Amino acid sequence: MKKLTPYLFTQLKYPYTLPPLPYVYEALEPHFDKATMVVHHQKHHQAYIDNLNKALETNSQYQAYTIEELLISLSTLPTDLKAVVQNHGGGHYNHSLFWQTLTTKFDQQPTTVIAHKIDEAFGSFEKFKEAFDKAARTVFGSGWAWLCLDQKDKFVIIPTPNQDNPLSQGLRPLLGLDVWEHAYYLKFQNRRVDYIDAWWHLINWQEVETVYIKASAI
Ligand code: MN3
Repeated sequence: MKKLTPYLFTQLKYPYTLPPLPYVYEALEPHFDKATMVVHHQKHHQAYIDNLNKALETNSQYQAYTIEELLISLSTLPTDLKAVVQNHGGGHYNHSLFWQTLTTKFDQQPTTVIAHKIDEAFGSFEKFKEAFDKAARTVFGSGWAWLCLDQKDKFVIIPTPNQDNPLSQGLRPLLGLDVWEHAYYLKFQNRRVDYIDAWWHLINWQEVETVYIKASAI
């Protein structure tokens, strides 16, 4: 397996801080509600950051690693730190990418570059959407659905449990959907499918292309 090198959050290092959202909390209404956005960003995301920082306080030799380096090297970390990086380091990275790939300009279409890669891998946008929806719907309990770049630079869809990040399995995440109940319960209660439908209106395909260009350059 090709060892990945950092390409995205190269500026994120200990001590980690909560990145501000690129829009106001109510900007994604009516698809994502303000109350969920506030608690999701200020409480959930912040908690992952706090727990990651706490573990790195006592593992100072890893403080110089970026969040990507920690996740890429997950299997080589000391056991106690490994569990924290997997859950809370993953939580920090995953949410950072999640916020960044949402837009207040609703109902964007994939850019030409991304549409081409989607067609190459899945046949059509409709088939891609169907496969992604299925991955997101069928995560059991808490987790994520991802569009990633695989080792052969092809697009793939994978689910991950909890806050596991695709970097730790040699895949480069381009777009992720948080399907933890904390992401949707206030507005949608148990209706994960309705939340997934809402998310499709919010995807920032221009940003996905930016991430893809960085990911494909390593
Ligand atoms: Mn979340």
